[in-house]
Amino acid sequence: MKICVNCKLILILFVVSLFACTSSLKKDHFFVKKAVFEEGISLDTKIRQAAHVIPTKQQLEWQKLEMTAFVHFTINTFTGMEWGHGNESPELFNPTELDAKQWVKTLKDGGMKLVILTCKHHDGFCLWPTKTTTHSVVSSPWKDGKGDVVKELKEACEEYGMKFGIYLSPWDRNAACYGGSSYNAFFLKQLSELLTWYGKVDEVWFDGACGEGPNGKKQVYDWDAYYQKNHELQPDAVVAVMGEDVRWVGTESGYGRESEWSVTALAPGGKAAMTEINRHLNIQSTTTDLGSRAMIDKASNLFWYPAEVDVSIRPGWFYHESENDQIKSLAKMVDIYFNSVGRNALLLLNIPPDKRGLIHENDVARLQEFKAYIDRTFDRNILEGAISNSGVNANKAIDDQYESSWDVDVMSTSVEFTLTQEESFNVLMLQEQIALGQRVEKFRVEVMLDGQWKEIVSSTTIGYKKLMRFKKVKTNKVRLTILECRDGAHICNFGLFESPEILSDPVILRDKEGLVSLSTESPNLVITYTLDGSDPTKSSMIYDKPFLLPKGGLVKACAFTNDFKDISNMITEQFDICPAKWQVISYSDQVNSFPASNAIDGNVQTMWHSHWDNNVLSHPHFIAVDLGEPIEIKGFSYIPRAGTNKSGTVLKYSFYVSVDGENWICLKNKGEFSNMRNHPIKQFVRFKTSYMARYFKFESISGIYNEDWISVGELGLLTQ
Ligand code: FUL
Repeated sequence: MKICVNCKLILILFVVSLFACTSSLKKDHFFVKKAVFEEGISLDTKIRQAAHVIPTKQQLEWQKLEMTAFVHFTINTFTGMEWGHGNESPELFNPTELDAKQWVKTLKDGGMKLVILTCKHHDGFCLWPTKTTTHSVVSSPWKDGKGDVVKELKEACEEYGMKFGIYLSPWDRNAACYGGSSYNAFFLKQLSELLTWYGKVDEVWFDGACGEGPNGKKQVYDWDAYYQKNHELQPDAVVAVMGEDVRWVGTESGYGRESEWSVTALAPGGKAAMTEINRHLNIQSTTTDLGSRAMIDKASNLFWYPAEVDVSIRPGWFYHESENDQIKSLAKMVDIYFNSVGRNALLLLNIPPDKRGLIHENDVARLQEFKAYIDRTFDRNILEGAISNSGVNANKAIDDQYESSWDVDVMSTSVEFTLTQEESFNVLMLQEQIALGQRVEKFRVEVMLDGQWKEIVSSTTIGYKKLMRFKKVKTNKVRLTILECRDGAHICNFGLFESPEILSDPVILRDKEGLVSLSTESPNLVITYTLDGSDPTKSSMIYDKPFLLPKGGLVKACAFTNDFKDISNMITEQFDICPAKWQVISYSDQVNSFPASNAIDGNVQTMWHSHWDNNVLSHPHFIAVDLGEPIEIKGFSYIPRAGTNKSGTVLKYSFYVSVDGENWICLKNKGEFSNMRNHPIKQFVRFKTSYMARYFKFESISGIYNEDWISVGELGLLTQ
């Protein structure tokens, strides 16, 4: 498509500032990877310096990969575990059809540019014939002990032009020397083998997990030595997570922050000095704010430390046959893409091979579908080649010429693009020239509709890439405004696209106060719902904002594409009284991060958990709740903790009520939730008669795995 450009309004000042800025951009104004603030400098000076912290060449190249793959494969694949104990027999490792080429081809077709293999996970089993231990492929029946998974993968990577990375878990539950003085040398030897036997390595992934080894001891890792070995043997590789180049985003959910800074106050890696900086600032990878002005104000150092989003395509990191039907939906995968790659992070998507040693058909199909969707979405940039009214070119590459070229567009005001004809779009892409730092703090995009500028999106950071979705608009004029930035912004890419709609089922949630919200994994679908038990149709109530349902009721919802041609599954949720006035008055035990109050916060994602690693108390566990007023209780509901890990889930229980919170009447003595172990879903228990009471007490007698601890997603009452 040709784009006619309205060049009338060339902003002379803008161009002047462009040249003034580009010519003053000398390399010595920049801080590669780290800036140390002089004492006593003002916040303004700090912010100027923050704008000039830039990535190393390796970090920049890594960022441009956008999508990379994780391959979790080891003895766990055969035992069904996520964390092996370390005492599993190597005999168990016996893939029947292992084909690393099938992995790499599948991943490449899925858009992945690098693949990282769990060469050794926490159980200590080595996928290569290491000389450091016999707990490896050498002792397995696979290829009569002559196989080498690392080698096969590296060769496949070479054949398909795929970059290659290694995951080597410092935590080792098999090595007898773990927790002692010789473990670091043992680990370094393993690292050296992996970094010298297989040619070029592009990423090294050090997991932060540090648990007990076979003799019950924990290890103090020698991070200095690990990093040094890395620099010595593979200087071009980036070192991730517990490494100094790439930061763990802080969750395994697939989502980056809305404000995702690559310039962080968070100090990278595990060296003592870095740990001390983070301790002093009281921050870690999971902290929400790592790079705002307020954070920089407190900091004495800044680092280029970009985020990597690791997430599995399945519920677990390893293959489990039982999860063959739980592969993330297309809508979820696309949502993850927009919230990782589209939030200034790199996506590290785990696709675990099965017991055959192949990526399962269902994962292959989903990856293909995902890639096809991404390709279709970004197939045509409506702004391709467009020049703005101020002479700014909409699209330039992220600078490959790291050493020489600083030629970018500097924006300090609104930039307006006029198209030759009206176009429809629902996706925005923005990129900053991160070779010159990350600077944008706030921006807005507007379109001209009926002669008026109308905001379609606004947000905070951009960084390497920002992607945003919104309701489809049709216009011929678009305006980008950088509202706040650090020392001038360098935008190098501005794109608009039209993405196909993906239908996904509605999710019905209610908070503690009784406010019900409906959403879908893919945005901008039409959701209709009913409250009278009838099935929703396109003429039912259209959901536009949350509504109150404090006393409960039946909500039924469906999602439609905007043309109403396709309809999702119908989702139903039966609510009872909400816990707005409830308060925990006593409990048996709680871990501070999983308090008992989480059991009555209206949020199934949070849980109450008692201690499981130290100071463990055994059953019965209990929680007593004040309802704030007398309520006629007809029964109760129990929702196990969310997610695939169901540890602590209750099997047998007793339930009591009280009018004064002191004298308890037992309404159910030693009841059992049926089939809880195999099917841990929401349970309803109805009593024969109802009771007026102001307090209830739930008591656990045993758990589904015979563990001593308890976990509870949510407790509710049945009053209807
Ligand atoms: C975590 C590990 O404990 C998981 O098993 C998985 O490997 C994930 C990528 O990192 O820390």
